[in-house]
Amino acid sequence: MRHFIFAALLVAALTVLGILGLEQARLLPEQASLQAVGIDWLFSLHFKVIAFLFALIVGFMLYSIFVFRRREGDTTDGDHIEGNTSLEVLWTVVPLGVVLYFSFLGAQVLGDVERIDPLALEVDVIGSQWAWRFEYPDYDVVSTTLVLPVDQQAVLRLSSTDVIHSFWVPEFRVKQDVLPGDENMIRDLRVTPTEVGEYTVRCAELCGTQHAYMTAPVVVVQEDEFQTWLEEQAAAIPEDPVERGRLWAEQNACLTCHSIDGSKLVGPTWLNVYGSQEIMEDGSTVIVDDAYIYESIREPALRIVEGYPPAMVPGLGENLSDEQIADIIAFIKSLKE
Ligand code: HEC
Ligand SMILES: [Cu+2]
Repeated sequence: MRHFIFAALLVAALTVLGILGLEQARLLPEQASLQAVGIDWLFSLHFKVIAFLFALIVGFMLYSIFVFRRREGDTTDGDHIEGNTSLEVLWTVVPLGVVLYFSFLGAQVLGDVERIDPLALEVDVIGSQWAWRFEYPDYDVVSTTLVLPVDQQAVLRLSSTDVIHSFWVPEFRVKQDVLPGDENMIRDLRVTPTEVGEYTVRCAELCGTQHAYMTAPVVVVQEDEFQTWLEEQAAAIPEDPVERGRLWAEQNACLTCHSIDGSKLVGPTWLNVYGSQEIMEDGSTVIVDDAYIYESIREPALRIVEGYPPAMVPGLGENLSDEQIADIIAFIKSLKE
């Protein structure tokens, strides 16, 4: 009994140390959404259980190693123990109860996290190799920065033009895979930002060579600033076709694969490409003109430039109107030195 009390004290001390250690370690970043509150609460509860289990196992083990070690000259065998039914029942039933209780708590928090606000701000989030685009269908605004008003639920409708990506802003805690395909593959993610500030959305699903750079800024602002931003965006479409083309190229992730400074990325650079002669995979040659660029966007699989993978996915151009493609052509034309 004396041993038991000492070991129990050791376990209690280790538990407290473990909990303090885990809390001090600040494993989670800033908490910046309503959904994060329940998730963090569940997390800290898990920390406590984890600290206790660790202490229970390691505490008893350390106590036994030091207190019951073999004395010098002692060559006798240890006691032969057949088993202990009440102990076995206890260590089966108690963990089972704990796990069931945690699944109940988990379901409750999940219910909170997915709670629907009918007035939620709708944003279509489109992931492409390797950039994000954010469309605000109620306001006709398209942006490469996700701007959200504080203390208002946003419903993010996630879709992909190519492979599976994953939308993740660590400060919001919630994360959701972004799937290619038709409307049935669109996934909703609800976030209610609670802290004005700047964050980063990162892709959390390995999606190709530039996966690590697939980030976009997230800005949470006051409601009135959000309205001002929307108005500015609507007015921000440039008059000049070249500048418009640059904007469409940025918004549609073209510039993650096509450089405008001559460097070779995943695709051919756009610098000096207009009017140049290129060799295709099948050995034929092509003069890069309006029709060829148009075709490269609408039917990317038709002709592949030699030395490059047939990487451009058909979905990328589907979002572009003929007018927008004309602007992109004007932009490519302007890239001469
Ligand atoms: C994931 C990478 C990737 C993205 C994103 C991408 N492209 Fe491409 N693109 C390529 C590759 C690789 C090639 C060369 C292979 C081929 O001809 O299909 C190419 C070829 C082209 C060509 C022909 C270039 C030449 O030198 O002959 C054009 C024009 C083009 N892309 C336009 C676009 C436009 C417009 C966008 C944005 C809507 C875009 N691309 C987005 C990878 C990409
Ligand atoms: Cu990705």
